[in-house]
Amino acid sequence: MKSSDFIKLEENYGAHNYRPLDVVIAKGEGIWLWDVDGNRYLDCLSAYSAVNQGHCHPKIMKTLTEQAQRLTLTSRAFRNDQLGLFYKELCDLTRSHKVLPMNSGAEAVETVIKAVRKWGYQVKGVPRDRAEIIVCANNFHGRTIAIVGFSTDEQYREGFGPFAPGFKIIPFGDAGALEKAITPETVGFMVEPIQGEAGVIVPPAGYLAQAKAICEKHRVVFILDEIQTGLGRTGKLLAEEHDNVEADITIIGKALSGGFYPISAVLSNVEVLGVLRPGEHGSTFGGNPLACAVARTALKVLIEEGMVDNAAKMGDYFSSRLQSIRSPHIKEVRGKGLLIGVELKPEAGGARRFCEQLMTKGVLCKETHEHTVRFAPPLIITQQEIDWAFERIEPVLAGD
Ligand code: IF1
Repeated sequence: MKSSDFIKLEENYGAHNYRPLDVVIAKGEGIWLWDVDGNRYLDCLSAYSAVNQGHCHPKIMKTLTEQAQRLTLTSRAFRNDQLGLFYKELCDLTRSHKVLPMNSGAEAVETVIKAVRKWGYQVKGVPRDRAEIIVCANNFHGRTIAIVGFSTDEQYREGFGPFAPGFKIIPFGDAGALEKAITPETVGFMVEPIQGEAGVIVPPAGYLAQAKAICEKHRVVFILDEIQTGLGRTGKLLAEEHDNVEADITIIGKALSGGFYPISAVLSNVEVLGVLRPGEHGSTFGGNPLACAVARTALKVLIEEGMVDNAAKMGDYFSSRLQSIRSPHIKEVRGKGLLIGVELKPEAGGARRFCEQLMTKGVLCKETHEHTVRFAPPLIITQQEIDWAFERIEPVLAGD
């Protein structure tokens, strides 16, 4: 079958909720992807930061196949021999006290909304059904009804109402706005350390620390969505470390499995998760032994193979090379570690055409928010490989 045949099948039988680049990938290894015609590409998206460890990492693959032959799913009706070890290793690594495992990022965010609301009623004493959670403009936390209900992007909301009440939206990066928005009924403040979908927006230095202090003062749970920024992407295990803070609740997903399997987790430092009693929350697949085994190895290789430090070093290198490009199209290069956004001027005609050109040169990346090209390769990328990518990126971004 030709690549156009695969595309036709997708178009004819699939819902059109995406507009992918027309490259049909058949194989991946490390930072490289191959299409069905055998062309090779350097992956600068990492499945939206889910394959930080590189495609088909051999050690994670070994765990996946071995565990799959032993035991995959028990449901939480019974215990399994991977879950407790996964909890302990994850808590030790992230200095957390409790874990609640789910599957997708959005599910983990929903879990946090439930737990924090319940904490508000039971512990903080907020009157029934009055709990309020503060979020930021241009947030991206997933696609469920509750979550898109507090999106400020019309495309994510339009036509999907009615939505759940109980959310208040404030500007991102503005600690003063947070303090003003808090009322006695505020139970949580949820924010991304760097806004990914919004176009890799980095808040002012110290913002997270200020937000955390304000939350503490008003007894509001400080929640960081590190689904995209976590697990090494920004050059630290968690992006909160750049600001020297510890969130009360941290949400991770994506790279928790190195891209092998949907796994997410809610990490809790205060006893917010303690308010959940048996029967109040769960998931058939959440915490299954295959997921736990895969996550344990995915975390292990991230640390043992020095991927977090490499992300910091290679991120600096990649950013400085991108900064050096002289181009009439580029407005700004920004980011942290290997989460880099190149914002183009509106006159450049949108980032999509640059991504399409890069694809023909063997570099795969994706536009975000129309005018920004995001560069987020697997964290195992080397300096020579960045040079290889850069030789192709520079002429495309500088050209017309
Ligand atoms: C799609 C973006 C990335 C996330 C944060 C929660 C979730 C995500 C900070 C939900 C998911 C994704 C999903 C993907 C596109 C993507 C994305 F472009 F929308 F912004 F990564 F940059 N919190 N991000 O970034 O996690 O339920 O998907 O597991 O197509 O929706 P999920």
